[in-house]
Amino acid sequence: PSVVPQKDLESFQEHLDKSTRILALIGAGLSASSGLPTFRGAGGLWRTHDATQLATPEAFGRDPGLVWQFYSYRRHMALKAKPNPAHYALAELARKKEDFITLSQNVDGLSPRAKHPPDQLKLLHGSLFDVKCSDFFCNYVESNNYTDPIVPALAIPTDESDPTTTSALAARELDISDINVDLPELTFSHLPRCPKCKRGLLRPGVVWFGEQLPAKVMRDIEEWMVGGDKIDLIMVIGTSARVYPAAGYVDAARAKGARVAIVNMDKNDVPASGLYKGDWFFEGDAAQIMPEILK
Ligand code: BJW
Repeated sequence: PSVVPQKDLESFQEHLDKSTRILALIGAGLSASSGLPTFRGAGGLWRTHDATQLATPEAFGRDPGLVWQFYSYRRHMALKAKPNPAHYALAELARKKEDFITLSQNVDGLSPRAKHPPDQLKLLHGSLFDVKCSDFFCNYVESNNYTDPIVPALAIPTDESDPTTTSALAARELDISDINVDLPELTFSHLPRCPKCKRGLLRPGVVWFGEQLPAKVMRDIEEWMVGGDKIDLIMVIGTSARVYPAAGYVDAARAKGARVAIVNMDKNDVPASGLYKGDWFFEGDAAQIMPEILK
């Protein structure tokens, strides 16, 4: 059954049909129905840690073992997850509308795996599957590293006492996001090291708080923004739109005439809905709504 009011659906689709210059700003809520937790609200805690507190250079400096356990777990979960109908719907829109780009805050690789045309997908916050050297003086970067676990010490522990376990059947993986599951303390010697400088620890190629977004991505978006007189539409999907500069693109698009469509599970969680008075607000699961409104 449809979750979208017919009147809103019609007026949105009428505008979408006429639109050529279109943006989508996507966030963790887009991947929620693929089983990946969001950052804020329910699911925003990893063990006892606030997920946004682990996503900082300071946390990595203090306890790289803990931060790697968090990211190794998320790499593992993202590899097990599958793109959902919202990822596919955006990929299809990109094939239909050549002047449409998706600005993704997600690092889970699900949009690329849904075959979103890569030149129309801008990864604002990097990728879980990029790794780079954490040493300030080393520039080592590696893309598409899907090794899981990236080093043996980061393997997800299994339940050795599980009676169903036989040599033929893999032991049940423990859920290390659960505080009741013991985690080993990992130090420098257990963690992935830079193959180039042989000195630094490798770290996930994601953008942490206080770090700059990838320069080429920012440049591409800037060029796209100034590449036309106006923008027709921005869709703000599954994001609390609180993290900058990403959230600022809603403002920038609005300033160039864009109408704003918000897709979110929670009407009260998006500052954009109050601040920018979204022209459409589609409340519910993005995985259900996106294929419906982009049909
Ligand atoms: C559903 C759903 C379903 C659930 N269907 N919906 C201006 C003002 C104030 C502060 C700043 C500013 N400019 C910069 C700052 C500082 C800072 C910042 O923004 N702070 C704010 C929090 C106040 N920004 C930065 O530090 C950025 N860097 C920077 O500005 O550098 C400048 C610089 C210049 C020169 C030198 C050096 C630096 C970097 C920000 C990087 C953010 N990184 C993270 C971690 C990435 C790695 C990782 O994944 O671990 O990115 S933080 C985290 O938040 C992650 C996300 O991409 C990002 C956004 O979160 P998102 O996706 O919106 O998730 P949630 O959980 O917040 O929301 C989910 C939504 O979905 C909710 O609304 C739900 O209701 C909804 N939902 N299920 C539909 N099924």
